[in-house]
Amino acid sequence: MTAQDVSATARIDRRESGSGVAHAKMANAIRALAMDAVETAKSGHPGLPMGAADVATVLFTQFLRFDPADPAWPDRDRFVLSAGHGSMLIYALLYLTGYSSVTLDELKRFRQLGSKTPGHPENFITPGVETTTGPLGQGLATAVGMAIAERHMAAVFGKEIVDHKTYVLASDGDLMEGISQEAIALAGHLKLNKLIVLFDDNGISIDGPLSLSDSVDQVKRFEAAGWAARRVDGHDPEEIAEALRWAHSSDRPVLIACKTIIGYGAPLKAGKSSSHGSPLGADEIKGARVKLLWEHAAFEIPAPVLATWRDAGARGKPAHAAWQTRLARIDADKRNEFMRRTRGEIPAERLGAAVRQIKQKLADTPKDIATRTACEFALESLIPALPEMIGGSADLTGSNNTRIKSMQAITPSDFSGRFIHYGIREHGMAAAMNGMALHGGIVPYSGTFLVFSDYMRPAIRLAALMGARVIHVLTHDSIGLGEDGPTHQPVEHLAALRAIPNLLVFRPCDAVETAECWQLALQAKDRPSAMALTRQNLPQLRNRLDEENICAQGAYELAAPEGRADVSIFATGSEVSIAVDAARLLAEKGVPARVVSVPCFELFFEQPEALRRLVIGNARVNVGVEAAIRMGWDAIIGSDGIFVGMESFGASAPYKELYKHFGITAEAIADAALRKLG
Ligand SMILES: Cc1ncc(C[n+]2csc(CCOP(=O)(O)OP(=O)(O)O)c2C)c(N)n1
Repeated sequence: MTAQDVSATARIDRRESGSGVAHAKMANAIRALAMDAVETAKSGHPGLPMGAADVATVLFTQFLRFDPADPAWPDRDRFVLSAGHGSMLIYALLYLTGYSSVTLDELKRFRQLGSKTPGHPENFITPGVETTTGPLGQGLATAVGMAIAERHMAAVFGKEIVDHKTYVLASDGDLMEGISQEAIALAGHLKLNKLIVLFDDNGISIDGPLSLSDSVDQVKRFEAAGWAARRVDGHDPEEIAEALRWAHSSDRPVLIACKTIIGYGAPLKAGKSSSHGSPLGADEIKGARVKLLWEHAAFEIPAPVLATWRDAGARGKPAHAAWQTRLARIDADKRNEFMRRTRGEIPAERLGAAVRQIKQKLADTPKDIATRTACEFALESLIPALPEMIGGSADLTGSNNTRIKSMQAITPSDFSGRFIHYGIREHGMAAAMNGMALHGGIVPYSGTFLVFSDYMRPAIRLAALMGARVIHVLTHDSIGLGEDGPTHQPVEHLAALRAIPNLLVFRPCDAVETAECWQLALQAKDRPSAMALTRQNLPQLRNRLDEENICAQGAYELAAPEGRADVSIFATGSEVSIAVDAARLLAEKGVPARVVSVPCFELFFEQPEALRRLVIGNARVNVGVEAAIRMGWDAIIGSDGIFVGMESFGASAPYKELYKHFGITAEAIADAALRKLG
């Protein structure tokens, strides 16, 4: 520590909290727990928790409104540790403030299998953790969605029951990631003034000082995006508190750049990247204990310090109780609706009735339309039935068909709308949607082209990991988009999305399947969905009203010959009607063929084996048809099955020519099957 740091320590030491424990002791409790847990685990990141301990102490003891007894209290302030590698910061805070999920034993089991203290914070493991973080930038962008959700829910249900803030602790890495630009631009545009980002401005990353790779003035950058921003000494509790008070009166989102020293207190490693991501070592920890005037054994928090922390944890109780009283006083229907939405419960009857209405209309008047248009048709019934659905598009609204006429847009001055113009920010959109879903009360759905799912992939992956119900409407789903050419034609994207565990990938073949897939996506409370939809028109293949949701089994026989089939043709989306034509051609040549539509691989693979066997059947030849790569298809057609699809990038031309050019035609399917039959 420099002389300056020592004097800072002395300065902090003098400040006493209400219970008589100096701020420095409170912050040092975090530092000590972080050092000790990382040392015990023999891995982890002590630098950030030690550097940001003062900022976190001020926030958690004076500002953050929370109740450890009810981590799911809907009107709690949200705290997102965007720099997830500093997980010991949040685990120490959860323990110190009295969350039952994180005990001292759990801190001793940091990073061990089955502990509540995994390497990076996981919202599905540790109550009190709002979102999984680790991939830098995601937490910040997710928090933007939480802040949008707060404003929307407040606009719908009133400030008396929805009125909280969203705080983020972000590191240099968070702010260097590209997604942060999308996130801060969106937040600045929407004037999300209850979003407060505390930037751990320590100037250090893994490779060394930030000067190796970055020279952005973050305060100016945030200001340019419409934020209020200022710098503080991140080790001065009064400056931090003063900045937070200032933030509370802002009409714009707020950045507080807190100048900190990474690994604060470590005698040799403070201020250096060597404290970032590995145990400090016994000698360094010993030295830090001396420097920090913290002469307690490992994991030992002196009773007065712990008691003061627990008091800080209890601060929110009266606010929580007052909120409950206010909730009890509002109109019963409004309260029930608020609680229903907060629990994420979509009434099966309401959803079922809306989907039935769509299917009835389609049975009465079949529609040969693109599945993107069918999506809009479905939304016409779903949007009025389910007020929790909030749509959006990354500047492709007219192409994605995600906005029905009655939907108002969310604007900086009116958050009651149900459509978000995300701008050309696919990654920020997907992360914000995760935040809205995690916040509760909202089921967000997006719109962009399937090919740009690559731009959203890290956030989609996190949604799947966290089990967040977000629905991505991904149109222009193959070479069928035509003239825009190979940059816009997805080829590997279906396979790439299907590779993500816990993600449902739907590719409906007509308007009826589109409605059924929407129902399944909305019912999937604990997983995200991707819906691949066409630009081009498709014939409606199911013209009779099925009461049941046939797509629920993932794959089903759509057309069958009388008696045994020699050929089974499996297809998805726009290729199902081509498969039906191929079966007809085969029939004309005396070869009985059946067609199986496969709107969702994942749901099909979850079916009981007997059903899967029945659907796959035992024809002599299996053919898979999808205007995409073969990867993943062998699980359905077998490694000896024929696959008709894409083996290269697409090309620019009218789509019918492209299907011929790439050999995805009824004739090609029939010929291939006949050749194989011999
Ligand atoms: C998207 C992404 N890329 C890379 C990493 C690996 N990583 C973890 S922390 C870090 C940078 C550390 O610098 P900073 O964000 O300033 O954190 P500090 O050193 O202050 O703890 C990197 C590159 C990551 N977690 N996420």
